[in-house]
Amino acid sequence: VPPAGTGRAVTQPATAPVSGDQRLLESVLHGSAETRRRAMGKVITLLESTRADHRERADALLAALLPFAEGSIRLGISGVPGVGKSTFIEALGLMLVAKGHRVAVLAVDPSSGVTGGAILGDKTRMERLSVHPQAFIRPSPSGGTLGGVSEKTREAILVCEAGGYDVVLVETVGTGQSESAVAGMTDMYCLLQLPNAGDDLQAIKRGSLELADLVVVNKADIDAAAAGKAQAYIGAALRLFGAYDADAQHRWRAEVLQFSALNGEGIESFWQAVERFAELQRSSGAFQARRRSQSLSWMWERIDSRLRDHFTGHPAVREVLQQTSAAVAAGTVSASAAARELLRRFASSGR
Ligand SMILES: Nc1nc2c(ncn2[C@@H]2O[C@H](COP(=O)(O)OP(=O)(O)OP(=O)(O)O)[C@@H](O)[C@H]2O)c(=O)[nH]1
Ligand SMILES: [Mg+2]
Repeated sequence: VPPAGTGRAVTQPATAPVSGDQRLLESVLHGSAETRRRAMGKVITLLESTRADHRERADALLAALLPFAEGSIRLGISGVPGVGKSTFIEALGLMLVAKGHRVAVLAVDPSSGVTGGAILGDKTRMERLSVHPQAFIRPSPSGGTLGGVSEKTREAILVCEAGGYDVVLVETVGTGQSESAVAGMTDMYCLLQLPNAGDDLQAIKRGSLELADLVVVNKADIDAAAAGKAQAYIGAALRLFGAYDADAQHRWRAEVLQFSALNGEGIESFWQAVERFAELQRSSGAFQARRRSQSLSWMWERIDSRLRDHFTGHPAVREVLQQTSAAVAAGTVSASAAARELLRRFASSGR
């Protein structure tokens, strides 16, 4: 969310929401729990739609909701299948609603289109949270590329925040690309690990560890000794990354916690860490800076993607694209010469 007053005029579309959508807007902002959740669901369905008229309505709704999407914390929750993400989110979510928070759970799962099931499609481990009036759970949009799925999720975050959901949890499976997508749309990125890291160094992918603001060694109840070993090992690895950071003093340094999602052990220290993180980041300005740079890279990501679609769909480009690609792959034409020629075709020929 950009800070109030900046750039809002730019994002304002020519049309205000149509009258039926005004009611939808009212319900998201001021509806009772049930009405609000239903309205949020409808807005998110509109923005997930591929129909142009839906997209237009969704843009108008988003622009109207944006000023109200403030004061939240966005947490990314990631980890390999079976690590306990759903169990963790259920436990954390229930604790937070009991404290009076409103909790939204969204997912980024680019594989859901292929396998037919979204991460949150299986709600069995969030049984109690999913029916709680202060919770809103939305499965990953099905189908599409990772870019498409994460665009929808980013927009859904704004809808949840406008609906007054002050804690937004974004879940993803531990595959490199979706992990960085989620780290790129959240304020704090939490990585769940199994307590076997001490024995099996392969279990920790360096890439995902570097993204993490907080590492949670889950299932500590199974083997306390292993969990302790994992905590020490991961802690050492994190300090090693941090050692290269010149101004680390004033910054948050990633921490490792032991946890048991099954019996809720460690949940208070987890939330305390989140609060310490948010306080430190807000007072240093890092919180706002991260959101600003996320918004800007989001904008450029969308521009790049649309330009690329436009480019590959251009008749003069399409005419030679396949053959040029083959020539580059075969090494008979240099990549840069091919790019220049394709761009020349794109720029010079009429639409
Ligand atoms: N002993 C123990 N079991 C746990 C813990 N957390 C989760 N489990 C169990 O681990 C299994 C997988 O948990 P899930 O919460 O479904 O894991 P997930 O990461 O959401 O899995 P995917 O959705 O498949 O990616 C379930 O049988 C849970 O009951 C824990 O802290 N301790
Ligand atoms: Mg799950």
